[in-house]
Amino acid sequence: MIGRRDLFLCVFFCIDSSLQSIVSSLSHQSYLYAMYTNWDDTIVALATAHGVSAIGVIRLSGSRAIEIADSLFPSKDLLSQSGYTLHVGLLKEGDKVLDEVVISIFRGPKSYTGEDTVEISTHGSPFIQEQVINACMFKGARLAKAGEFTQRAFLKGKLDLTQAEAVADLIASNSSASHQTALKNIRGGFSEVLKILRDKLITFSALIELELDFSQEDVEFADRSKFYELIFQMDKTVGDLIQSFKLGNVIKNGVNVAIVGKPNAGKSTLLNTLLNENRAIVSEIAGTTRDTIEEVINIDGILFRLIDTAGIRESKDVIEVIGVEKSREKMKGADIVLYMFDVEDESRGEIEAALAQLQEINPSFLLIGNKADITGDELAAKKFEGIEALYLSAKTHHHVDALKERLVDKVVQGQVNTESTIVTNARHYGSLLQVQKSLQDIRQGLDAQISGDLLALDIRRCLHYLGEITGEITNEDQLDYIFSKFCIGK
Ligand SMILES: Nc1nc2c(ncn2[C@@H]2O[C@H](COP(=O)(O)OP(=O)(O)OP(=O)(O)O)[C@@H](O)[C@H]2O)c(=O)[nH]1
Ligand SMILES: [Mg+2]
Repeated sequence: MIGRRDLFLCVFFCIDSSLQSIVSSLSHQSYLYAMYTNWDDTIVALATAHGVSAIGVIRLSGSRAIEIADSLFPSKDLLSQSGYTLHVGLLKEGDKVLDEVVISIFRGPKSYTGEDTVEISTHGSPFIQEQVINACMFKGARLAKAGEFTQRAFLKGKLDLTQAEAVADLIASNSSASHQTALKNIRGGFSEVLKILRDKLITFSALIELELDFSQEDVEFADRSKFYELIFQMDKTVGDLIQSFKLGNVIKNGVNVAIVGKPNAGKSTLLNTLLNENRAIVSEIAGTTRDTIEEVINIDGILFRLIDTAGIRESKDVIEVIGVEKSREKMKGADIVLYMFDVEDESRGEIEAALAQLQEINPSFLLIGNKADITGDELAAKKFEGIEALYLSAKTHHHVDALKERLVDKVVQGQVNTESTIVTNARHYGSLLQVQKSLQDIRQGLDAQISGDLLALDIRRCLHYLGEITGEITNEDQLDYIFSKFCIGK
């Protein structure tokens, strides 16, 4: 038997060592850095886009970056210059002048990669840039792989993995919403939340593992009711993040909007009106559109991929039949279906039948009563009383702004503000689903009062998947894959 005081002291020391062993077993970023980077390995790449431009920036990173730049820049001793300084002069390879350049020096660790970094701003000729890169390589630099600068920043601990991935998203962002989300993630918005929860779970994990050391004493260091609370809180947060993925995906990749309806309803006219150009052929002949037409528009910072489809009807024309089949497919796969009908031509019965079908095929739809310029809004609304539709005129643009608002509302439903945390990455989504599953297992284990060693296993699994998101847990293949999706020079 051990006394209470001894037990207390033991616990005090053991908590600390348990915590350390858990943290070190879960984190191997520095080990990866050592394995990945050879300290003498200096990388070079063009950081700006290929092609003719006003200027181009060539980036060097690694322990020899400044030395290599210095060997090509005879007018000044760059080795003795401090970080965050700019130097103008001729870049020369032997006697041959390559270009007149501006050199920026960043000394590690206060640089993007955490290593010594030099950026050479040259004139924007692909020929000059190639020559400068070759000269750097001749002096000992190696061509960087895609994403290698950011990979180094990650391995040096300047960014966590979600932040690094957000860099790629930021470069690829093409709407203000995706731009805002990527920027927020670079600042650590999404991983911050998870890190706090992960830390709390690590503490519990340490306490539970400690109980195993004192299994003969029948003591409980981890307060089970507080643990329940934490698991509940984590489950809620993870659930919200999983939910946000659909929205995040939409922000990143755009919302697919299929415009469907019977021939002549005015679908192509609506597409043209929304695009503000005559993209699709419009005619009074039913069956004008045979194939689907896709165009992208940006409304309030959200990308919508509009898909104009062939009017749906029975037809003997082989090509039209294929077109109609395609329309049905697009209707199924769309994020939003705009079902258009002609308020003058179509009857209430027809629309009710269409509604019933829509509910089955894709319940995310908006009914659009078109050609309200002929009947007037009121008459149209009266004819289809009880059916929720938006009446507009694709031709005269009447109420088209209201449609745009409805589209944005449907996506956002009041929840996209850039302050909320949104998951946009399929890899994070996959890991979050695993976290959710392991949280369920932990909860079931607690309910069933399973032994501490089994509980500890579930907790470790949960910590593993959480760490996978922020990059505390990664394997080399995974890292290579993630960074290979970057462009070279980033
Ligand atoms: N008065 C009026 N006519 C419209 C309106 N929208 C479309 N039209 C006319 O309706 C006819 C059919 O328009 P389209 O846009 O080609 O119709 P669609 O639904 O694409 O037809 P299909 O491609 O055959 O399926 C054309 O003559 C248009 O000018 C509208 O809001 N008001
Ligand atoms: Mg058409």
